[in-house]
Amino acid sequence: MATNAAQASTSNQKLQDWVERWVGILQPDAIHWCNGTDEEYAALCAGLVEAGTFTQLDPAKKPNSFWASSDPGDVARVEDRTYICSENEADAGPTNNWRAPAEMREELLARYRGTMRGRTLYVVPFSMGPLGSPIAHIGVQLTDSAYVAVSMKIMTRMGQGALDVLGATGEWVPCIHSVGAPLADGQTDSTWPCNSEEKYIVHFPETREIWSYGSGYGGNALLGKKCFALRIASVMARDNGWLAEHMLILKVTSPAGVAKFVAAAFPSACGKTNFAMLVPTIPGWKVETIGDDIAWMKFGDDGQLYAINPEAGFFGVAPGTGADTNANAIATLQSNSIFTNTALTADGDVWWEGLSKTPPTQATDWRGESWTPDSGRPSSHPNARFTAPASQCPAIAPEWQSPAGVPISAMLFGGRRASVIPLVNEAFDWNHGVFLGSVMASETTAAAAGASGVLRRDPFAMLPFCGYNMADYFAHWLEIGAKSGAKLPKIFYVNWFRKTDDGRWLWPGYGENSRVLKWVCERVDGTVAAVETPIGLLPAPGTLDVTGLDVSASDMAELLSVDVAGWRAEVPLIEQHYAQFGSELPEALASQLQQLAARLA
Ligand code: O2Y
Ligand code: MN
Repeated sequence: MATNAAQASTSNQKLQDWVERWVGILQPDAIHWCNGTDEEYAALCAGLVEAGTFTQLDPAKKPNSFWASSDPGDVARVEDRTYICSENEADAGPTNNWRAPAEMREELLARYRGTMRGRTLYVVPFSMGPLGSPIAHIGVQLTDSAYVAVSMKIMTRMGQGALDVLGATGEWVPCIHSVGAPLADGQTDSTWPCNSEEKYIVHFPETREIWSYGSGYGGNALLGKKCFALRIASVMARDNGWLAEHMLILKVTSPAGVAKFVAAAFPSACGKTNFAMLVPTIPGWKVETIGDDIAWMKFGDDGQLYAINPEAGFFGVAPGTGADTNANAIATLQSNSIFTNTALTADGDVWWEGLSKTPPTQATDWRGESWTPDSGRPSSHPNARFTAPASQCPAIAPEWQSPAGVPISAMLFGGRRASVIPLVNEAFDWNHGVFLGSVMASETTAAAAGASGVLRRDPFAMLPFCGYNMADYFAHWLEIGAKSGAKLPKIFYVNWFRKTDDGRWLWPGYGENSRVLKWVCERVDGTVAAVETPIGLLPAPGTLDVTGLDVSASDMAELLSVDVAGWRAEVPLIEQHYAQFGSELPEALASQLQQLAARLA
């Protein structure tokens, strides 16, 4: 068996045995234990350039950066091929695909046998969270994709450091990944190997294992992200009294220098990355980024929830990201980044719709075809991504790598709603906040598959990411609130997307959302008043800072009023949403809905 010179090493016999057992099944031609060094990264990227997977960008424009275009059939997460294989179907719940674990293991083992022939098996040890942090956890991914190995170097703390934390006896989450494309002797490889027939993204929650097959793209293949940090971690969190959430984390500092940490959950297409890197418009206020996608929160001895961003990089959507919408993201991706399914310009740079007003006169599109602005099709796939180190973000907070995490003072839930939902609404208490999270909904945009403007419930923005029965997940949130001595964050529901009947935006969004963050911080401090309404606590007149804001008084009044008729119409829709959980739905949530209906009557 071929090996390479610079390899990571471990004294963990259980890990060595596990790798050996899988080598027997996967039958790679070579094994490479990733040490996570820059030299290793450079060598793997050079190999990817040689294989045609990567094109190196002009170092004068984007130093140490690469462009890749995927197989057109491997461009996004595949939710219909994502499974939660718990022993009992009821434990996966009505919102997940379920298969019996023994059956799934047999089916996948048949595909895994010999699947790495002709390829190198990369052993990728990684820490989700700062190395050694009590909130972090270790994973080890076996993969036959060098693209995945280098992406994991950006997205996690990958390499020898993770093995050192694991030590001789530590536990890890085992992650198996294959692109499902063995190579026969002399067979020419594809530039984006994957299996066009079959893909499986499989989670075994009881044994905390992840088995992925057939895809080399994003959340399907970088198993630390959605598979571990959300689906498996949500199960670990349920069992051990913490929270693994699809939330960004912000540090908000007032002009007086008082900092607060805020976590926020939004479904896709709600500007989550933009909000995570927001540039505030209110004088004196500072907003910094801790994380843009995932938060792990554990209780400290003082009863507060402390959060880490378990990731080390951003895997952000490129189209629509520009200096006007997210200057911090644009600054972050100037070097040491990977661009997948964007366009490649003739002068060795990348481009996508929304990056700049003037498109390049000629480029290679995400399918590898020649493209001009007159081609009549976008240059980039709507799910084209940049993979960039979080450390390069100009707005990154100094605490972003703090092993102790940051104390969370407030949590925001939100969605894209043209009507009914006000700009900001504070929950009466924790259980009311859990109710608001459980009924979160967003209107689909033209960018998503299917009809536009359709209301989709996405509780806690966790619908595709909860590793167990969502009703039990609601119960877990309620239990967190009942923990003795807990000093819980305040919960708020926000909506940046209100429109008038004739389709005009009522709220400018982007940096102006800092006004809502200011109100949230002041509510946490108890320095501004709120008005009690049937749906929650709304800003008392004059408490939301609108100084210098170009929004009329009547628009502000509409943004901050209660649409009683709209909310009454919402009640049966929530009933319908809750019905799917049957008797598993926590009584406290059914009661919250009844109380809402009564307050609206
Ligand atoms: O399509 C993919 O594989 C990526 S999905 C993704 C990536 C970064 C952050 N969030 C998401 C998401 O789907 O929530
Ligand atoms: Mn996400």
